[in-house]
Amino acid sequence: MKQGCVFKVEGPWSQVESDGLNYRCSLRKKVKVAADRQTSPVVVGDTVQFVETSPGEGVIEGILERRTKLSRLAPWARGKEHVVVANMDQVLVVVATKDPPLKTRLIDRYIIAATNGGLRVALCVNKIDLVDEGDMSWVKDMYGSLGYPVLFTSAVKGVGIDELASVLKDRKTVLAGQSGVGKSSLINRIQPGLGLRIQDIRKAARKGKHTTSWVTLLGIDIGGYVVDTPGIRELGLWDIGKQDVAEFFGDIWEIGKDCHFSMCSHTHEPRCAVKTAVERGALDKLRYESYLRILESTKENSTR
Ligand SMILES: Nc1nc2c(ncn2[C@@H]2O[C@H](COP(=O)(O)OP(=O)(O)OP(=O)(O)O)[C@@H](O)[C@H]2O)c(=O)[nH]1
Ligand SMILES: [Mg+2]
Ligand SMILES: [Zn+2]
Repeated sequence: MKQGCVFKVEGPWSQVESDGLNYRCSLRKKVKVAADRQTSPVVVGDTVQFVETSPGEGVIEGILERRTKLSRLAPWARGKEHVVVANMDQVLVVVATKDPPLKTRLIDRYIIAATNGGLRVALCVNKIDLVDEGDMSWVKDMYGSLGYPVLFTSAVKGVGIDELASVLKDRKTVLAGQSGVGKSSLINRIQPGLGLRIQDIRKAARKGKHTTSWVTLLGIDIGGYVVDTPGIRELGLWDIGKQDVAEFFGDIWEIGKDCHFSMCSHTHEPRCAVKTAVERGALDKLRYESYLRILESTKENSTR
């Protein structure tokens, strides 16, 4: 039996790297059945055991337990868990200053999904060339104060690429975010010559057009691995109940310790320290609104 790492999954085939060689592997049926609550039994980043059946081909017999995972609720298979990638160290949430516009809502959702899956989070604000950097300082203030590294980059102008490299170096990082924010462009900057397909500027206005269509694991020369993912519009949270949401908002969690009710949801309850903090300006209204929106959506989507 050989052991290797899955770097690409295409339909029934998993591409596995083992001792510097690549194998195209199918899956033993017992492995499929064991994971039927998930959209795919094997995902990029998985460590698998396989037997070589012919040169360069094999059959996966088992998947090792995942150290971490980035999961989302599968919109196309309601209730199932879609594991985007396994065994990464961190998620680099990529947003753009504009085109497409920055949405804190998606950032907050990624923070929850990543934290829940055992991953660290860093934030990359790309396309900084399109605005005054000062207009974006609120992002650094908000997420920096919560403890997440915040980078300002321009893949086109080559701004902030050294800082990005130092965040990626010797780590396994998945780049995630909306379509068109520049994930593939940033990876091309870090590792020139990869030639990842990026969106044609003339087609950039076309909505819903994804340029990257496969999740792919790539080694980078500075050390470490990056995973390029196709952009998504909305991140459905998997395995997050209503009662869990506040835990992932560190600032709200802290303030909430002073609420009158210990199980306060910070929505309708009297003597709520969180609502008071918003009124007094001690808690950013945007943060509170983001909390409320996520709370609302987990009610509908709760998997418990
Ligand atoms: N002005 C500006 N444009 C950028 C920057 N980075 C990327 N772009 C452009 O934005 C468009 C989208 O870039 P991609 O790298 O394809 O975006 P992506 O996030 O990989 O998109 P998907 O693969 O669809 O998820 C391309 O036309 C890029 O040239 C940047 O820093 N500044
Ligand atoms: Mg891409
Ligand atoms: Zn409260």
